[in-house]
Amino acid sequence: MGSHSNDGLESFVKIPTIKFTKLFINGEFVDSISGKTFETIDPRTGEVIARIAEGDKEDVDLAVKAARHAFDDGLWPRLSGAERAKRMMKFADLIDQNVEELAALDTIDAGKLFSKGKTVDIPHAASVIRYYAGAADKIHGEVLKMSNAFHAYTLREPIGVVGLIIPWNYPTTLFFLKVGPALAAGCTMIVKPAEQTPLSALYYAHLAKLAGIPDGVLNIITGFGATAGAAISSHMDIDAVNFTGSTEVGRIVMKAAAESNLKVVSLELEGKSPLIIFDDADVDMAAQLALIGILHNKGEICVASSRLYVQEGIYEKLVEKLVEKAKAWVVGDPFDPKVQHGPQVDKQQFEKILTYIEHGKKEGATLLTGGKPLGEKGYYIEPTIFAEVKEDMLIAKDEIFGPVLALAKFKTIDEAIKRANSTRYGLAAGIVTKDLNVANTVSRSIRAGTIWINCYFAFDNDCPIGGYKMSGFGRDFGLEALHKYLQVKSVVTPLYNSPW
Ligand code: TXE
Repeated sequence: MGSHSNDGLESFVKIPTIKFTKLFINGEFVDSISGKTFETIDPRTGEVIARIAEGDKEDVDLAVKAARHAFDDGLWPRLSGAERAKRMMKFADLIDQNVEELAALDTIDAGKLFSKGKTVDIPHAASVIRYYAGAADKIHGEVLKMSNAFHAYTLREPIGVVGLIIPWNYPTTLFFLKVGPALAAGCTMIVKPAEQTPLSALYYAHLAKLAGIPDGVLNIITGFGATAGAAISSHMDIDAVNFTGSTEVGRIVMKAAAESNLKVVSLELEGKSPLIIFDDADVDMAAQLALIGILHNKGEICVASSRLYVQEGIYEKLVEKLVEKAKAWVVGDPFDPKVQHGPQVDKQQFEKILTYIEHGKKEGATLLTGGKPLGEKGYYIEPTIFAEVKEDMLIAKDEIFGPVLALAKFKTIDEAIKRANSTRYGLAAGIVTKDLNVANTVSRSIRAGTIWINCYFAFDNDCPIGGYKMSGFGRDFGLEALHKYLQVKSVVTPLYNSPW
């Protein structure tokens, strides 16, 4: 494991001045009604970056009023798809023009790698907007053949005012995976970024205004889940809520939606995804996939392959290679271009992960590497691998959301399928084999929203991602996601001389 030091790292990059700290309602940055603020913390050091306006129910009410007006009487849903697309394209260009600053904001707020932010996450956000902009003028219904007595067709209309509740692990990507299709559909919205990572969302509000997105279309309420988040999911005038976060809060959001106005809900929740490596796999390639599958974004990714099943014939060689790679993995300041893995997002997540590591030790799993925090300050944790993990252990059952891998050996294909499915979650799964029949059989048998064969984290704007079972429902990415922001209206007229 590479060493970690914070000394002199600011020299790698210019830390941005924080320009936006207020709520964004009806096209203006405003203080919260209560005047309250909260701290956002740099996980590299545990120090305060800035104080951010703390929105609550009254602020959500104002934002909903603005969004409602922008939807019911405003321009956005009434513009042609092509005109919406034009402004979205401009929004994407503005993101491209501010890549460094935006990447740095997510690095200081979420501990994400600056180099990845600059080259992958932020440019990808721009590409997500362009993808959905490309769809904005292709939203249409169908002509139906009802019977000879009627002419009937469907219209796809924007669903209305949407509430978008976002977590901290991908502050930029998840923002645009929701805002992109919502804008294309012609919806207006209230976004609540996670309290840990409000900085980039506020910056995006500023860019949206510059791009010509009308006032009231995109509103941002920074604040906490139990107050601002709850006010969104229980609001009587929000038509749909789209949530990414923990399964526990997903349940609360759904309940609040049911108990208020039965708003449409979509949930992208936790996962405990299996990666299955068969005997015929290439050892080096499979070990690399297993490593990236758990360590990418420091394990803070819902589709992480946090359970690894390795067939007995390749087990020894694979595990040796994997541990060797994990030990060489460089953990440290995310601004350092040599670093592969920064700090966990906050103290709470840091402590949660360390508690699970202690459970793993107590439950009798074998610790092969890692298992400890790193450094004097900040929330760094060593890449950690447990072997001989059984399905009834907590480290095999719960989403840890950190760099902790649960590894086990299997004999047969049937055993692999059974063990892979022995989870309450179903976000993703990976299969490594050269045998097409095995790959096809296993991919059909696993109950998960995405199956990656001989690859992992192979995302594409066109390829939907989402959950089976308690990982939620509804899809992000692709045209599937656009449909979450649309509803279908059937229009029926009698034909001339029909009995009607
Ligand atoms: O999530 P929360 P937390 C998982 C992961 C992590 C665990 C806890 O296992 O360790 O959840 O993280 C808002 N009504 N994931 O506590 O609380 C909150 O303000 C409405 C997986 O941070 O679910 C934030 O904006 N909203 C996940 C968002 O919900 C509420 C990503 C997520 O926070 C609310 C993040 C309420 N009552 C965590 N309470 C993934 N699927 O990628 C909180 N929120």
